[in-house]
Amino acid sequence: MTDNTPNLLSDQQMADYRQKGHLTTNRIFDSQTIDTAIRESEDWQQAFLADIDQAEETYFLEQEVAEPTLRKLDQPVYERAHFRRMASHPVLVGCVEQLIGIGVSVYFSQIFCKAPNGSAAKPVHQDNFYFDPDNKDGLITAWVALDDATVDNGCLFFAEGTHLGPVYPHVATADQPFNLQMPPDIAQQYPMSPAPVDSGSVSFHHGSIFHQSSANQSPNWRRAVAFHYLHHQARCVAPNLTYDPSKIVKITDPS
Ligand SMILES: O=C(O)CCC(=O)C(=O)O
Repeated sequence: MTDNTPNLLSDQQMADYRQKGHLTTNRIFDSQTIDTAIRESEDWQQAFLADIDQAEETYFLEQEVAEPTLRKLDQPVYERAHFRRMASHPVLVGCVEQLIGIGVSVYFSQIFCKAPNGSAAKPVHQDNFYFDPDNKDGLITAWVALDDATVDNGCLFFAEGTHLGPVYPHVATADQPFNLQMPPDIAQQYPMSPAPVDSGSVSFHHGSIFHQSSANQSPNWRRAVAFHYLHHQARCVAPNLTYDPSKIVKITDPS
């Protein structure tokens, strides 16, 4: 995208994002792209599970379902060409650049795999606490639904408007030190609204918005891939988990 590229998001969509802190678009990815993404993530999960070591189990394994399944896979954009192509999709990137400015990288990416029948909720958190960008408006997550995400199977919920406030220190339980979360006394002050997303469509969210996902109570998978884009002028100063800077993937140049 350049300064002369026509806008993809309407003035109303831009105003909604500024006011609420998140925005769901219509379908951006066709079903072939989504099917390939699901197949690739399934193959990757199988290979990963076959070779998982004990140190990785606590971080990667879903604790709430009987079958050993992975709750997530890290760095699909760095590791797999198909996800790199998805993160470079011109419409997706055009929307990202309209929202945070031209010239972006994927700072981190992850595939969330919520297995059927009980896989865990993700507690309330702010992505900006995890990544700590020096410009709080310079980080946006594009969350691409691989399956339809519904209230029953564990869609995202947002506390609209919280992106305009501070980033709070998060806490974690001893058994899940990686699951950083908002202290409950703060989280409970803000009502959460569900944001169902159809497969192939995208939820964009500001790095500071409070959000969570519910447990998967359905008999079906709820998979999604999240691309965490960083504007080229922003730096993640002191992230609260470890992210390998050599795995940042530049998507577009500033122009
Ligand atoms: O997909 C999920 O369950 C959580 C996603 C999330 O928190 C994020 O993309 O920032």
